[in-house]
Amino acid sequence: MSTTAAPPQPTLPSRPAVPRGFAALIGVLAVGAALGVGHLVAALVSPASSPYLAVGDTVIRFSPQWLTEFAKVTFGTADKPILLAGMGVAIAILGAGAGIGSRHRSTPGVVVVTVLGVLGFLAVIFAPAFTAVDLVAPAVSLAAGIVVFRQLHTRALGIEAPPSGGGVSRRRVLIGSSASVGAVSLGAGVGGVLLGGGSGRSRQLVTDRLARATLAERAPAIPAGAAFPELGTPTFLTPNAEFYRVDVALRIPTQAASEWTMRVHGMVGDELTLTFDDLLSRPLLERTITLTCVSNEVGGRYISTTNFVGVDLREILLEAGIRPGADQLVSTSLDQWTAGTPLDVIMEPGRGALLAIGMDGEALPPEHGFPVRMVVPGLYGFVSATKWLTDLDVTTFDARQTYWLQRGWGRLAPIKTQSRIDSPQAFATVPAGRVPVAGIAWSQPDGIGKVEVRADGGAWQEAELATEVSGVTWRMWRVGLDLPPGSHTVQVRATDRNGVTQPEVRVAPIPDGATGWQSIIFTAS
Ligand SMILES: Nc1nc2c(c(=O)[nH]1)N[C@H]1C(S)=C(S)[C@@H](COP(=O)(O)O)O[C@H]1N2
Ligand SMILES: [Mo]
Repeated sequence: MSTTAAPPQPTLPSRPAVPRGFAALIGVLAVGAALGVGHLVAALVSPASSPYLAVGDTVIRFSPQWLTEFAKVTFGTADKPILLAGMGVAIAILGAGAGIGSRHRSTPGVVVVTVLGVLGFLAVIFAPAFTAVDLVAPAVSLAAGIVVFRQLHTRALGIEAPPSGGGVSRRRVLIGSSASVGAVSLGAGVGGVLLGGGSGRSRQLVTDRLARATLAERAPAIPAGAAFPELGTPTFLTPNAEFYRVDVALRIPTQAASEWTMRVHGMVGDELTLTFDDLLSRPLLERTITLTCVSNEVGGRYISTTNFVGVDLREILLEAGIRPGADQLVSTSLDQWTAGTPLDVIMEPGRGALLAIGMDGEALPPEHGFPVRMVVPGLYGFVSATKWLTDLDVTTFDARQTYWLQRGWGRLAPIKTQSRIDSPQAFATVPAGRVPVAGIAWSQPDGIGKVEVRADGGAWQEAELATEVSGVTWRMWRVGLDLPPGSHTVQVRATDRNGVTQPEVRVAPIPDGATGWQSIIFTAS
């Protein structure tokens, strides 16, 4: 016998594998469960410890300056939601990849989920003001991710070529459990977000107390001629909901007013510790102040005006007693952001620096610094307007570098004289003839002397100024320009009360504020 029949090839029992779509879904659900559950547990235990937000905060803290600037300029106030959404998408993609990499064995997926979980842990541990309870949320988050991944993986392994032919019903079970996991994770995440804004009751109490309080000083009523909203300028006072917001906080620090204390220390004669009731027992002052951000571009929107209510910051520092040599007040927020303010500006008798507790007739809104913030008229917010204030250190510029200084921004940051055209809007079409042009100008603390406007490089025409409220607030202006049909370029420039005109040369906001004349193009027809 020279030939033998080839022995039948043994058919290898095919290794069970999770179908590709399910594999990806399982990965996404596992990371989703980790994020949602982690966020909810954090809201219940210690809001600072949400792994998702802690990672986002870390990204912000370590972003290079050009990137944060790009984000602010490109996305404005939407920069934080966009960062969070971007992180969500990236994590979902990682989850899907981890799932697909685990079609046979769950190990690769478990490894990816664990690595993500460890990142969450590290972000929480190295966040400012870390305490041991902060470990609970990332721990539960990591456990949720692993358990969900392994459970769903085991179920999904069984659905292809099942020995008993029960594929369809197993598939149903898997879809059912996936849907429940998805719903629970989403619910947990949303619950965490809702619970996160936890200062509601305390704010209401403060608003009530402010309503009953007798103010030692009331801001003068705003005269009718102080703004031209009918021509397109903002209203003189900005409603809280429209007040611009700039900060680096992904999660708004929450603290009840009753828990608030602030230490005034450093180069002082007598250290002070103040409670919220201490503030309420001092003379309460109401002041109309225009706040603006150093990042405001020429023509930008980061400027608003409100009636702040608070106590005199200068008086508090006088009580503490500033020792010779001190030149900087470092203010720290609950989330460990810092600002450095020149002490000589705060101590100018007429300057009006406040520890503010109220704004626009109510307690400070959470996003504007509840329960207490600093406001110093005439200085950009990044060197003066610390929200969620918790500590004042009297020191020197040589001894301490604050948040934005460490990132290349300026040290002394007086607000620069600026002007903005609100109407017509750029690229609008308006009727030819006498075209009303209106806008705002500001030059704190001395105020605006004149505003001039010109069309198409022609002669400057002086605008009519609105009734002045004070030197530390914006000033509206209006003028009528005679314009024939066609495209026109209109420019504006302001001159301060001392006769100094804002420079024409354009400089970028960094390090200490933009300069340049705004110029807009529109069509008359
Ligand atoms: N805690 C904290 N306070 C902060 C900031 C911040 O990032 N964190 N940003 C400052 C900046 S740059 C500005 S312009 C003002 C803006 O205040 P607003 O958001 O109430 O308008 O807040 C200041 N206070
Ligand atoms: Mo700012």
